[in-house]
Amino acid sequence: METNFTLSIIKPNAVRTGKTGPILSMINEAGFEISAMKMIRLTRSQAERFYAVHAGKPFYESLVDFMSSGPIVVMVLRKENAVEQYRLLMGQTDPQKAAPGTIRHSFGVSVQMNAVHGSDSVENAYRETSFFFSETERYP
Ligand code: IDP
Ligand code: MG
Repeated sequence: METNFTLSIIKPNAVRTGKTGPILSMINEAGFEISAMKMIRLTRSQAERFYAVHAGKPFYESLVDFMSSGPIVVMVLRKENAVEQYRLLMGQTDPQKAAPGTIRHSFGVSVQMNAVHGSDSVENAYRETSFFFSETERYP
């Protein structure tokens, strides 16, 4: 199954260090349409819920602290086969393993501070876009 949308997040470290513009440029140049976007700051409890699938893993508490540490930019991106296409543009979770030309290779500074999030499945694209955007915000 595939879908034409996915959820993207520019993580706090990348926003804080001025990488929002360069990351948006890479997204545009790769042919994604930004169909919804906002800057917000997650509470700790919201970050816990967003990453609930990772609860109990060794990096979970630190990830939740990090993701609630400052503003993030959340977006709905549209493109054919968006989930898979955006995972390719992001690159691997560890920026040191991400291929040149990917967002994480360009702007990730550690496994945790890897600049961006992208939905990993069609099911999660639905769940994650609904978490951040109301129906009227998602379909401008
Ligand atoms: P993904 O973002 O590439 O889908 P996941 O395994 O879903 O990777 O992990 C979610 C996020 O948790 C990662 O993007 C990264 O920020 C963080 N993370 C994952 N594994 C580790 C780790 O081993 N150490 C520190 N942070 C991690
Ligand atoms: Mg993931």
